[in-house]
Amino acid sequence: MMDLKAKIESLKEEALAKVAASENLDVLNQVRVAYLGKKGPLTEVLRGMKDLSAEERPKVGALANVVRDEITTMLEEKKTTLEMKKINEALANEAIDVTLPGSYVSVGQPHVLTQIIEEIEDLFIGMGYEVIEGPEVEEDRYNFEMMNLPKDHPARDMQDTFYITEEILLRTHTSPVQARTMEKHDFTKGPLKMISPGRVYRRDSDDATHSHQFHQIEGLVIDKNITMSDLKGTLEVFAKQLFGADREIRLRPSYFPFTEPSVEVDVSCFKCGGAGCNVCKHTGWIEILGAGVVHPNVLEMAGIDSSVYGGFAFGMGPDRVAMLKYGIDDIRHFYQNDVRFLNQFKVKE
Ligand code: FA5
Repeated sequence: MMDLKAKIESLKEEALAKVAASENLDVLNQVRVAYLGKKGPLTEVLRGMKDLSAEERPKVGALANVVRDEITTMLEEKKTTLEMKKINEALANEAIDVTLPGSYVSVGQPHVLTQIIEEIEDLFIGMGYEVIEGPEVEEDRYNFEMMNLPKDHPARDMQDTFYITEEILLRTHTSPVQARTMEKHDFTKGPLKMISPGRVYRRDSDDATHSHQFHQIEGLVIDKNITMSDLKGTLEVFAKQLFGADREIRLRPSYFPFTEPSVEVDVSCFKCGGAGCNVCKHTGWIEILGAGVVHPNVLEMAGIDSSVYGGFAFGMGPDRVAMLKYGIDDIRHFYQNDVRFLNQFKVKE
């Protein structure tokens, strides 16, 4: 019997020493299983109690329970200590040093042409226009015929065309969106006021001011009693907003098959103010767009009664507008994707 008590005591010392020496939760768990588990030495000792006298058995049993409780308490305390240690280590490892310098993230921005187009869109939206887009692969019917340019019309040569089939082409201007929109417009719901930005294509040889793929912004207003002075007033607002409040515009007679009369619109030179310089080729004026009063044939072909309705249209090249606004000397810069060029045009805060 003394043997058994001594064995329990020595098991206790052994277990407590191992608990104290455990360096992490895994090792601690192994100690718990080894000493308190069903196959552990303490259980083994208790099994030997059947050989004890009835008088001794409860004393040894009580001692065994006390020892088991002591080991359990030690295990719990050690577990709490090790858990705290683990949390503290994790906190120390994951700590963020807010005084370290941050790493630079390069943020993209809209292309300079997108910026110009959006600026022009915002301006016209503010005057009640709707933005409408059309397809770049277009039917001959919309690009030419409905714009009063039948198949054999000599003015088709003004816009050298990429044909896909005889009837399908890459649009040479944004004017086909006029026809598509007029065809669908319901005038009982009010006048038609739209702008249409997008890419257009021409078989032009690329040089400093020409690209085979460039952008246009079409404008169209159809209502009763629209006159040339509405066109002039609208374009004046546009020019002053984009190029500065002291800019003026002038209208020169021109020719487009889809407008009559037709005009070319110049803005007074933003660099020299009209005195003459290299930007305006010493004329004091810079051409920015073509425009005119919508031809009755164009209205009729889109199903609009030209004796009741009329309107104006204009088509501008935002590539050229951006070149003028920012003093860019070559249109090809827009399409070469050189970030050193593009990064100069920071989005307004
Ligand atoms: C037209 O394309 C007409 N559809 C514009 C129009 C619409 C007139 C509605 C009347 C009523 P034009 O071919 O002139 O017109 O082109 C208009 C603008 O596109 C030009 O003023 C110019 O800014 C730009 N542009 C023309 N060709 C090129 C090119 N190869 N590269 C860059 N911009 C060009």
